[in-house]
Amino acid sequence: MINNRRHLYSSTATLSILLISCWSLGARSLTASSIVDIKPAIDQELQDNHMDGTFDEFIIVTNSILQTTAFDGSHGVVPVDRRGIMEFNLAPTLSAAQLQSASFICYVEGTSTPPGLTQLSIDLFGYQGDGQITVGDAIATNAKIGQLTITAGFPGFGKHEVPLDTALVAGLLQNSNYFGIVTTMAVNQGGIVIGSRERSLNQQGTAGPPTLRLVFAVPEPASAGIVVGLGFVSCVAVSGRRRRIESRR
Ligand SMILES: [Ca+2]
Ligand SMILES: [Ca+2]
Repeated sequence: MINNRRHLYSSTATLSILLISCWSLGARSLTASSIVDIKPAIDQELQDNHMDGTFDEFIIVTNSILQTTAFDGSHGVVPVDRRGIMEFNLAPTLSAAQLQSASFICYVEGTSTPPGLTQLSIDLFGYQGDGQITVGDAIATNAKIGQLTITAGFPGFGKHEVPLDTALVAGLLQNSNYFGIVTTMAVNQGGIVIGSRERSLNQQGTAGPPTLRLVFAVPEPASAGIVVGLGFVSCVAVSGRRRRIESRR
């Protein structure tokens, strides 16, 4: 009888360790992430000639750049506001509620820098797209989701990843088939050129198409849940047997 109790106590200790181990496994599974990278389904530059608030020119659809700039004419150039527009096709299985973070990856391949500036920035605004680019997309600037800031000139060239506002992005993902981004430049603060969807990724990491990166929480794998459940049930069963043994002592 004593030998039996020793055996049962030993079993209980072993299973308790198993239980802790299994819960740890479960905790790791709950925090696992899945990265979804999406290239634009369509993109284009839109230009407001004379900067009168009306975007009246679609720049060539098939060019390989998106330029963002704005000059009011005070520097001896014709007033112009040019913006980059991108719409990313969202898979129907993406769950906005499980979005952990979002970022915008792009490749800077050109800048325009007014005298005295050492940094250049463009603002990124998000909107719910429709798979088509219209003039209304250029003024979809209610939700600022991020900002690309680079060193002016050649040192700022190459790959950049801009963190996006997760809550705003999650809200825009809901009930939408396309996620839109429009880039804007403050007036007389220079210009930034990034590669568009037609730009191929090069091996030097200095050129490529824009990418919307979405990171989602992955549901706990079914197998981990079963293991946790079995561990818990086993411990309860052994504890019950231990209580029955002790009551007969
Ligand atoms: Ca205009
Ligand atoms: Ca659109």
